[in-house]
Amino acid sequence: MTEARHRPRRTVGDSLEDFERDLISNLYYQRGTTIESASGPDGYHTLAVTVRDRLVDRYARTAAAHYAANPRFVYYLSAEYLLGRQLRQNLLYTDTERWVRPIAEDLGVSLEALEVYDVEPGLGNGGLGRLAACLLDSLATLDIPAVGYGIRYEFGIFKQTFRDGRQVERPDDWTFYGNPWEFPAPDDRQLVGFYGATQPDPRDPGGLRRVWVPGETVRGEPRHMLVPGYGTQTVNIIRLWQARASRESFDLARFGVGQYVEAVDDIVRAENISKVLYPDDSTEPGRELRLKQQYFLVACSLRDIIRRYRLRNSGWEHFADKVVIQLNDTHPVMAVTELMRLLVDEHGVGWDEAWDITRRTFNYTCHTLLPEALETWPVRLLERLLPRHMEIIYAINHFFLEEVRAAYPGDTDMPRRMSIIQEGDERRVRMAHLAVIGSTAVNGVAELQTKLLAETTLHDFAVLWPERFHNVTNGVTPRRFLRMANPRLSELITGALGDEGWLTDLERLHGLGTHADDPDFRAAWRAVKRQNKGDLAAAVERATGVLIDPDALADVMIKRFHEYKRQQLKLLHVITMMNRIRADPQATYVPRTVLFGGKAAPGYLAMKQLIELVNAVAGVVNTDPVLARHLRVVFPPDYNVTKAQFVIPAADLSEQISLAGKEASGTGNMKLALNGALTIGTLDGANIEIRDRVGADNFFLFGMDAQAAADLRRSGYSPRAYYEADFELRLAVDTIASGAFAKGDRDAFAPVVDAMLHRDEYMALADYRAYVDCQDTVEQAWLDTERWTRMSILNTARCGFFSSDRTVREYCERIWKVDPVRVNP
Ligand code: GFP
Repeated sequence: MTEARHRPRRTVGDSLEDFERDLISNLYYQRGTTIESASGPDGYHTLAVTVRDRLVDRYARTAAAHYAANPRFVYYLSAEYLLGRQLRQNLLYTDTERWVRPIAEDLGVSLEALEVYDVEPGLGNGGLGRLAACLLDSLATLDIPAVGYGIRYEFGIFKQTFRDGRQVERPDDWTFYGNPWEFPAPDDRQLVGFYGATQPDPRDPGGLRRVWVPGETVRGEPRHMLVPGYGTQTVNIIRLWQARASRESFDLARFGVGQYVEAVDDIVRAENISKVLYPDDSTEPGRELRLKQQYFLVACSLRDIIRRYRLRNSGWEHFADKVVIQLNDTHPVMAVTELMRLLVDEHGVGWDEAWDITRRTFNYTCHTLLPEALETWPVRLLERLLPRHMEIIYAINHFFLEEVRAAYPGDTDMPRRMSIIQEGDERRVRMAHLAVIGSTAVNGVAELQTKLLAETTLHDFAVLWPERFHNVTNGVTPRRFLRMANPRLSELITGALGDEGWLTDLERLHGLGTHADDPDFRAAWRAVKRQNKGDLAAAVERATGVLIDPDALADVMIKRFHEYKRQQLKLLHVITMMNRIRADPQATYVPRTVLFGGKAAPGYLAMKQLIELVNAVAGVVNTDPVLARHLRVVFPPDYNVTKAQFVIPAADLSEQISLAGKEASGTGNMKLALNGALTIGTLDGANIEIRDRVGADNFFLFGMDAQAAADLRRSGYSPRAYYEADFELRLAVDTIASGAFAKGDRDAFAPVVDAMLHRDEYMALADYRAYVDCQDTVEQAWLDTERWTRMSILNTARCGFFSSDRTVREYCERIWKVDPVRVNP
């Protein structure tokens, strides 16, 4: 590769005229159409490509700067990315919106109309996937050389619709209109093996080096999307792999004799690997497909990382100095064994040296406290699908357990507890153990979770290797979740602070603190919130047909449906409000809109039933003239990043009510507080750190802390006792049981009632009274408008810490040890 090849030339101009010329040219030459006959998708594509080309220009300069500097790169491996819509982001990051508006107006189209075709890539499930996207945004913004690797699922997370209130999942064909933001890179395809058998390697008789002869081979084809930094020239990439059949897979002979379906069997099987996000793992084939996906991701990505390393370096001794790989949860942890296999088997590096390189290369982020969320794979399945990797796992485990026995002589329980292999009827591989053993650093995502990880889930490891454990509290990008989602508030903030510097230095929001005491500023703050609520009301009406009052308290619970997050507790509160109004319809009440948003995993029946109940409660409340005067319950379907950007700026109250000790961090809590919503929450995850910063006076705290919850469980928790002791709670549960939300059918929601009274795994009933009382305190505060506004401003002012820029800086300094590389304009 010559130097000249790495001297990029500018290809796009940076004036309004250039932009307009490029638009027309792209419409003609990319879409092959004219202004007169262009359709909506034509318009969107043309605009997207024109904006994208400005980023390509920066990307070329970034690549050149990286090539010259040969820096240490961060490689982020994640099964999920929830990137959100791209068009607005890239208009903002290229500062071209100011041109697009007048041009579009001239042509008689609106940006909003074109945006309909900007379908968000739903390549993730929840917090972990959105965190990955926020970190990539901050990495680029901080000029850190980085690449994100993931899977280009053909169908992203399902589209949620409601039929008779029930969640119905539909495929998300997110590339239906094409994806103008990605570039295929077929030359960088990789071959990935599965199944087969291993043999001794004649080059290493009796040694640890072996040969794997796979029984099936699949092609991984990458496409990359550009990840621009804000206020800088850096554009990094995210590389997503798509599974393709290897070339020989089409069976021409079979096709020739009319066996059309059989002829494409292998093609279908190969392409299934990147078909959907998290295939249902309740069946054996489903589990196998998930594991195949995981290996596919790491096998393609590691080969690509090695290819990139070798473009700039030779030998292996510098590998771990130039490459740092972050494992986002356990899904990509097979990378540890794959790198060992590549080094030992394919490149002839000795085992000890390979292990040293591997361990220095990897770090692992753990996003959970739920033991059931830590993946394990049956040994039997691994032996069949990845026979060589299973051998490598045994070898890693063997050397590791020697170390454990040396550290704890005579202790026979310790090796059993710490082993990568979990013994039992079905022997399983504990991916989290493999991750910790194969990494330099292990981190939790909020202080409490990191502490609890070290005390419980990963306790033995934290004792053996305390230096490996770190906390890096999550953060969110203020660009997407404040500037883009809430332009009105952003303008007000910029006006108050003097400039937009806060967008890349979020602690500067502290400067708003003094304005909290200025009545004019408070009025302006309220006006923004009121306008945002007006927009939300219109959107909710379009989506659900329900009218909501923009002046009512907007109480939002937006997150995946999971028992530990306790949507059931929120619902009990809603039913309690309902019962109070019914008991005394003449009293005055604080008008409230309760908005739910979130999906339940397709196989999670308990949560699907809760969704149905939420919709049923909404149906009753919204159509009862007495209730609807004070209360509305809305549940717009298909909550995603796009919808989050709409709801968050309009929220007054943020529900963060998980059972303490269960939510690792949360990031919705940060986004909402940053937009001036007040939190009602437990001492869980990052709520604790939010409360520490915004001040106890500006946070509605209730319920048990993690210690109290653990104590209660240990002492024998009986939900029924709480039910019997509390009149309002009993009434709320009985209202469900009476069939009031199912036209009198007492059986319809019996399983929900049964779960509450007899199991209540996450102790919602134990926290009910504290929660409902705390909601009364919320209403008192709401009635004092000036005080509420002050609290709201202080929440925003004091949440600067929760920028993902801070998160990334901490990773860079403490874990990745990487430096920025500046890209010249
Ligand atoms: C997980 C945890 C959250 C945490 C995110 C990001 O979210 O508490 O905030 O990861 O670290 F549960 P999910 O992917 O499970 O939604």
